[in-house]
Amino acid sequence: MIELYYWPTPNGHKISIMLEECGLDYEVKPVNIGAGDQFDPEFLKLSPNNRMPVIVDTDTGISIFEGGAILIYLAEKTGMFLPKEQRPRFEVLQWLFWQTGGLGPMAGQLSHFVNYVEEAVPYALQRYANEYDRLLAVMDVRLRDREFLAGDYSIADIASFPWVLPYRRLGNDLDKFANLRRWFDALKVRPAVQRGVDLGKEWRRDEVNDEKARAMIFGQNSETVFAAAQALEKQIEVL
Ligand SMILES: N[C@@H](CCC(=O)N[C@@H](CS)C(=O)NCC(=O)O)C(=O)O
Repeated sequence: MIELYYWPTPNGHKISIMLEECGLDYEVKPVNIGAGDQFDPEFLKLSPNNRMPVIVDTDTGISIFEGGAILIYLAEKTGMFLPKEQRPRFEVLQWLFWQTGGLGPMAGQLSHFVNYVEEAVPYALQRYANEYDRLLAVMDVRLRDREFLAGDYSIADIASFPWVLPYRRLGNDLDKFANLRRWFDALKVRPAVQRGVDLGKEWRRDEVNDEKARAMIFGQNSETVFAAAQALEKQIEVL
């Protein structure tokens, strides 16, 4: 059984889609990031970066944070969506790392400047909108002569889809990306993708997006990390 520490965001969706695609049994442990659950000392033991998603595999006792590492783990556990042979395996891994190091962080920053800043910051908005647009074009060119990013449908596609999904909200229209559009349309009708994206969508109602929540999420720095580490140490001393 997989325990999934999760909130319905693009980074969470990577893993909910993968679990649905693999047909693995899983139990969801909601981490309401608007309410500050990511700072809970119990959660920090699993996720030192205080971010979800995280999984715990109760069959092996292994816990993993970082979406890319979780996807590789689940692919190896099930033998699905990541080839074993070296050449095709690295085709997939390079696109997976491209997503975790590029598309995800750039789209995440764009989302911040589109959805959360109080006063518009035109330079930052333009910078991340350009970068998101550029990365979508990289996918489009890659998909010119193939169905998926790397060989068969793989964890590279699963990781990338959730950050293409909010394209409209992020100010793009995919109009100039015919190949990407084809890929996107093919993935979005997969039943497992739909179930993964729908997982917990009703909880978004409970999400806190007031000034206090924004200060907590976007005011994080070294002090918040040290304070959380201290709270965890105290809890361990008490035990
Ligand atoms: N690189 C991480 C990113 C995870 C991440 O940024 N998660 C966000 C939600 S999308 C989070 O937990 N945010 C909590 C916070 O910022 O305090 C991954 O791919 O797993």
